[in-house]
Amino acid sequence: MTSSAEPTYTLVVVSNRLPVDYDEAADGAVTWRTSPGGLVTALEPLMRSSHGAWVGWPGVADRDFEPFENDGISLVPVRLNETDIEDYYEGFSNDTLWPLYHDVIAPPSFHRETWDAYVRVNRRFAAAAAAVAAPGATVWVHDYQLQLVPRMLREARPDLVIGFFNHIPFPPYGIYAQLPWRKQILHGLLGADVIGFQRVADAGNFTQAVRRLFGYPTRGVVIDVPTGDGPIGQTGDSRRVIAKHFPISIDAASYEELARRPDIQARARQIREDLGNPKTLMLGVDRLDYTKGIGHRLKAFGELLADGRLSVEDVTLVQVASPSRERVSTYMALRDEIELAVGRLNGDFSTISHTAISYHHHSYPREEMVAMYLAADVMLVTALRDGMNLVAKEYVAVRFDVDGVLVLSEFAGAADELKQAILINPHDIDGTKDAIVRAVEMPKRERTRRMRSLRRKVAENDVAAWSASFLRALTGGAAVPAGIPDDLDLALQGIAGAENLLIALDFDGTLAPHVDHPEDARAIAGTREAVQSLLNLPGVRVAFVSGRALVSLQHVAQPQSSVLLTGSHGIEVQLDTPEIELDLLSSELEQLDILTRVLGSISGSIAGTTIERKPAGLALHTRLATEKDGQRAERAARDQLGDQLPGLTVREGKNVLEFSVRSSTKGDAVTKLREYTGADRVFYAGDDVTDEDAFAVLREDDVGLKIGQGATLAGFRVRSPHEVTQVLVRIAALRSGGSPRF
Ligand code: GDG
Repeated sequence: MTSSAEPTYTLVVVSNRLPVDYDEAADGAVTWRTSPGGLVTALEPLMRSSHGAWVGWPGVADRDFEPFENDGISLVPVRLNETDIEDYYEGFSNDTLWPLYHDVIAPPSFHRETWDAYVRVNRRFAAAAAAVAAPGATVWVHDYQLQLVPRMLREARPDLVIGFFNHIPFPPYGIYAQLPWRKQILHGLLGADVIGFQRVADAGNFTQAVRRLFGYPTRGVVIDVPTGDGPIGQTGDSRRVIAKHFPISIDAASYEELARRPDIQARARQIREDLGNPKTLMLGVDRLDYTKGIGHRLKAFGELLADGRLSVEDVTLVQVASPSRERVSTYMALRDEIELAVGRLNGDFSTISHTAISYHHHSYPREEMVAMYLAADVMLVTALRDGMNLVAKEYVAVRFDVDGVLVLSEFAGAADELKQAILINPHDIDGTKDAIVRAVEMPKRERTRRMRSLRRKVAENDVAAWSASFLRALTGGAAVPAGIPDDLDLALQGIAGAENLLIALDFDGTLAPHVDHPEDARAIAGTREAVQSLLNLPGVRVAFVSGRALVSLQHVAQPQSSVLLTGSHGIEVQLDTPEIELDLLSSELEQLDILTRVLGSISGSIAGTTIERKPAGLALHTRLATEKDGQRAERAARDQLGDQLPGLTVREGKNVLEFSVRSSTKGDAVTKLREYTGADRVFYAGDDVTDEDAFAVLREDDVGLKIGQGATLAGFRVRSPHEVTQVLVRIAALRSGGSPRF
């Protein structure tokens, strides 16, 4: 029962399972033990400091539990009965979605009854979360079992900020399209503000499915989801949803800490000894799941023994296959298949003193896992499809001795980051065999070089960094401190060395403080000099990227002649020539006339509202109107134009509503500028929601800087235009070899 919990939590995490295990003594006394996992470790400090609650199933069927506290975290149990577990969890989640999302490695089943259970249980989770979330709270929903929860929550509680993270892959459209409920699931997910995936490709597959099934406009990671009543997409209003990759990780430091413990190192030595001190110990650790490619691994190993390329005298494979989903029939069949293969191989190749495969169908304490990682010379991760694969990252985190070789399937999400592993296609048995031999024979120097680079990757992006970057995208920062933060300074050092560097800057709110009358805006003192110092450097181009009409931008910014300019969100461009490029079709000119008439009459009748002409549209400013009048004017404009010009692009800014007959964004502007300048790295700074389009097209090596508070895709944030000027000076200094710091 959740009814007694108060709606007071400002951060609510929702996942199928609560992060606790249940135990009941003979006398009926109930105890809860925290089940250790990366997600809990990552979110624990945050949950404590931000008054958080965790909503989920406690792992026992048919039992009601009151919300309770465990280890300082408030837990809100959701009841599941036996039928729910069979139909929602084992059925729709694990027998339909799991195989479908893992590229149909096993055939998915499609049953209407299990779908009904999925909807019913998702509704229960959504209701439980809605009941405990404070007004305006952030709710973070996890994984494929709960894809309908974001939409259900938004409908019940439009005040909430909702995030969703998918821990498993999202399949290509050709596969996803098989799902009879494909539209309902997408619609469910699009209830979130930010949808996180493991890999770039997963986010791309999702966005493509949205385009194919709903036709919503998408730009990079941004999807414009129509809002309003009735059938989707009737009113012209839209909500911005971000679908982006946020690769999950582990608590790397805690793994290394365990690995450094003398008792665990002693245990690692003991494991090797017990196995007869083989020259090479190979290890596989997986849930017993058909996605993990355990069969392919055994086949490759068996053939290597049969070919005589490896011998049981020298090499032992330890395979941990943790019990998983044991009531689902595909998993029962898999267990038989794997155990048959292990039995055959051991029968064929083991000797009295040497076992080919040491196979364990158990779960072990984490300490034992770490000892195994330490003991293993070669780690085999041969997944046929895997969202991320944390085992690969754990192995790397444990190897503080900078030794050991990771053989990693390119079909695991981890392969995107862990490029210094030996990457394999597990379907290619010959290739996998060669990779295993290469790993066994790899010289120490190469092992160290590769492991060092792998360790850097895992340390840089640990699970705390992962959750922080997701929540940053979801909620924006709290109060932003003054000055240049250290991580930003580090990133500036990175881009300063680019061959061709593009510095692209929004103007209002970024170089100039916001003012009541747009024509009065001026860059703060020192900006011009800072820009000049960049212009003096070879290989650096500076561009202003503004929503203003270009003539207005020229007027207020008074830019040096070599500054590249784009105005009207990329519609107007001026690149090293006096001409402003722009072309509008005659139909667009006609639309512009209607737009001018409608907004003219609104601003003429509502005090404090003004109109600004733009080359391809008009902006309605409400900064000087009362809040009520401002809202009235914006509503009237949306309603009247929605009727008369349904195809218009509407863009909302701070106290301004912009209508354009041509759709273009600051993201288009940045892309155009990147092409024109041939820049290999881009720095972009901006403060407004329209700058998010520019952040969305930045690449991994670029730097996005958000000014002020609010949700953002930018990786960094500073307080005000003062810091922006400091940042520009700093980039110029770094590039010319000096290093003044503020
Ligand atoms: C899903 C996605 C994604 C395993 N056996 C034992 C044990 N484990 C631990 C491992 C690791 C975890 O379980 C397994 O995580 P994986 O990432 O390898 O795989 P999934 O369970 O399939 O997880 C996956 C993940 O979600 C996170 O987003 O990476 O792609 O499929 O931490 O160490 N731990 C202990 N004893 C065992 O016997 N203590």
